[in-house]
Amino acid sequence: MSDEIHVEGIVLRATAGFFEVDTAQGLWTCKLRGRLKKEKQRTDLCVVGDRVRVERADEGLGTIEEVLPRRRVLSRQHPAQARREDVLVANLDQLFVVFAFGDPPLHPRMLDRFLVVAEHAGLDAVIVANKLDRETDEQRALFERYAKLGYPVLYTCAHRASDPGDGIGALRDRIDGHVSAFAGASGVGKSSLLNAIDPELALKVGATSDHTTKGRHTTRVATLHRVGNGYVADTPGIRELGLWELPEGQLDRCFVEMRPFLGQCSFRDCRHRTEPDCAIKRAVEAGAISAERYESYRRMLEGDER
Ligand SMILES: Nc1nc2c(ncn2[C@@H]2O[C@H](COP(=O)(O)OP(=O)(O)OP(=O)(O)O)[C@@H](O)[C@H]2O)c(=O)[nH]1
Ligand SMILES: [Mg+2]
Ligand SMILES: [Zn+2]
Repeated sequence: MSDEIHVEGIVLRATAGFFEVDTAQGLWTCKLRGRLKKEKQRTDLCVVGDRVRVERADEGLGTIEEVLPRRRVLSRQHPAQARREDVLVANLDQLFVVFAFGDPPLHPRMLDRFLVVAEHAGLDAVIVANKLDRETDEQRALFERYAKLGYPVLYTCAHRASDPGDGIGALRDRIDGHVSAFAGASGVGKSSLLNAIDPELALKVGATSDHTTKGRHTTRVATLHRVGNGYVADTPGIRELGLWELPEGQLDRCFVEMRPFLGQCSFRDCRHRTEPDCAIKRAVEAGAISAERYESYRRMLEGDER
């Protein structure tokens, strides 16, 4: 073996200048080569999900020589700087949008926001309806509406894991071979679901009872977990996820059921609000697009956070 070993890997965790990298030779703790820090100023240097080229320094230790080009990113608006992007996870394929029966309350607006984020980022969205043990017909009907739009909906129960019908096996199958992220409000059971798939993860699970309506996040940093034959990011539930960069004119395309009607409005730049002869509004009136989903569209267009 030569004493200069280069290996490719994927960043599982980034904390205070140290990166945990999963390589073919095991888990390495790495630092960034100083040169890299100067090259990239604007966007985050190296984030969870990045594919990197590492040079081995010592047993289990290495230096990140190169961050390979990102295929895509899941980002949010930087908390302090208005025009800055805060990259959360790189190279994702899939976004699991997790909601729960019962508690915390199920907000269709929030569900629609997450779906728009996924569509805009080019991620496959999978809806997870967790806490199946608290199922109500009314909430089931809501999830079914999304299934009709073509989104896969997985019904799961993290508490009944190993029961047939708990949906955990189906979730695991979806995770295999992908890099996925979990989005969803605090308390819906994201960490519980990952623990149900792989108990060795032993993720911290919080109680929802003392959460405020905005939710406190038990999971604070984005971390990529090896789950089965895939990777899963356990990210905090974020309201403003990725939408800040979405130009007004691209919002309609992020609503899958609007796509067949696009290009049929009188005005080429129709925003489907008050414009005359609008194909989208006609489709809403005809019931081809639900009034609820149209309302979500309208609110997002106006930048309404709720
Ligand atoms: N009844 C029921 N409760 C569940 C289920 N899954 C999770 N919970 C409970 O919901 C609460 C929140 O679960 P977590 O896994 O911590 O939720 P989370 O989405 O990771 O929350 P954050 O990390 O704060 O974003 C805990 O009290 C879990 O025990 C389920 O299938 N049924
Ligand atoms: Mg969690
Ligand atoms: Zn229109």
